[in-house]
Amino acid sequence: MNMTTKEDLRKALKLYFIMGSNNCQARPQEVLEEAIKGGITIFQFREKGTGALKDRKKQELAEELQFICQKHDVPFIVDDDVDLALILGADGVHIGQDDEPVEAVRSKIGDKIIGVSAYTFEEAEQAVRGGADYIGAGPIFPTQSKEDAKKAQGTQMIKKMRNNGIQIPIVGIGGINLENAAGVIAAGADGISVISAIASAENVTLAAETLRNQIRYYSFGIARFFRFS
Ligand code: TZP
Ligand code: MG
Repeated sequence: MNMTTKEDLRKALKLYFIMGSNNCQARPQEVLEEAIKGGITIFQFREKGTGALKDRKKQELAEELQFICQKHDVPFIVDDDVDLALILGADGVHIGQDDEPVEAVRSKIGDKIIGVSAYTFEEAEQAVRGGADYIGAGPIFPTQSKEDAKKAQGTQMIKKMRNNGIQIPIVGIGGINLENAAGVIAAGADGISVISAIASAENVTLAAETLRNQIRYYSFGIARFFRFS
């Protein structure tokens, strides 16, 4: 993966696909290949919830998915498990509010990517102060994919973060699909992160491709709007 500047990361966060073995019907390896064909720009391995693999089995799947990402130059991020990210030499980790503080994670993984989930502006601000590289803001819309998800707050949570000065990349998360993705970008997000909109799609490649086009179209429109108004 070639991620030399902060702008490279911002671009890589446009279509963020998250998946673990219990998020898909087909083999996760196949689903990831299909999603990459459709144009996902970054991937997170999130092995959580009912029936999630553990220990050796979890690591083996992670290794296979990382290999696929490397083959296609797609950054590979590990959810929660900093030790696994270190063992694999992953491109980064994504942590939540209940995990170790960002500073502690930073001291372990050096200059790799750290993403932090935030529900409020205050949480986002604290993550920025701790040295986070990007914020995952959500849930934006109701989600079936996270067992302990908080109440969805809509796209206004992204606007609030931006209006209060959060400048690092933000990706929206939670219930994002083709119908509502544009609103997430319009609210100030750099990209969207999805599980089910891609992992549960009948045609994974087409789902990823359509989302990617949607984001490209709206990001372009917004860039023009700010340049000319
Ligand atoms: N964090 C907040 S919502 C969520 C996570 C991991 C799940 C997103 O999944 P989906 O299927 O895109 O709603
Ligand atoms: Mg977590």
